[in-house]
Formats: sequence, C-alpha cells, structure tokens
Amino acid sequence: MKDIKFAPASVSVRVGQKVTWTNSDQVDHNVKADSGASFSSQNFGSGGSYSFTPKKAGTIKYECTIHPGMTGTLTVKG
Ligand SMILES: [Cu+2]
Repeated sequence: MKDIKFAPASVSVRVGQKVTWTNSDQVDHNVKADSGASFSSQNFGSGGSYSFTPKKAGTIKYECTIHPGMTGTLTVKG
C-alpha cells in the first residue's frame, strides 16, 4: 500500500500461499474482500500489515474502505 493505492494492484498466488499487505503510507488503510473471499481487516497505520491465506482457487476482489477507488485483485491458482 503506497500512495493511496495497492501496489501492485494485481497479484497471483497459489492456494495456501500467504498474502501480506503492508502499509507504506503515512495514513491508515484497511483491506476488505468484496468478492471471492470473506475477510476484513481493522484499519492499520504506517508499517502495519494484514495477512490472508487463500484456501481455494478463484479471483478475489478487495478494497480499502477508507479510500474510494483503492482496489485490488488477487488471483488464486490451484
Ligand atoms: Cu486506504
């Protein structure tokens, strides 16, 4: 998370591979799944992070609910 964006905004991982979002901005962010999974982090500040490990293949769309348009896509391959 950098410059009020997910960087990179698209990432591919394998089932069981842990994904960690780290906040490199000076403002709070969060991570909330919109489709394809169900997770929602607390807000966290600079240097904070949140991790999620996908259990099944598919496409997960997620966002930061604080910042409109701050969205990302996680492609999970089996
Ligand atoms: Cu944000």
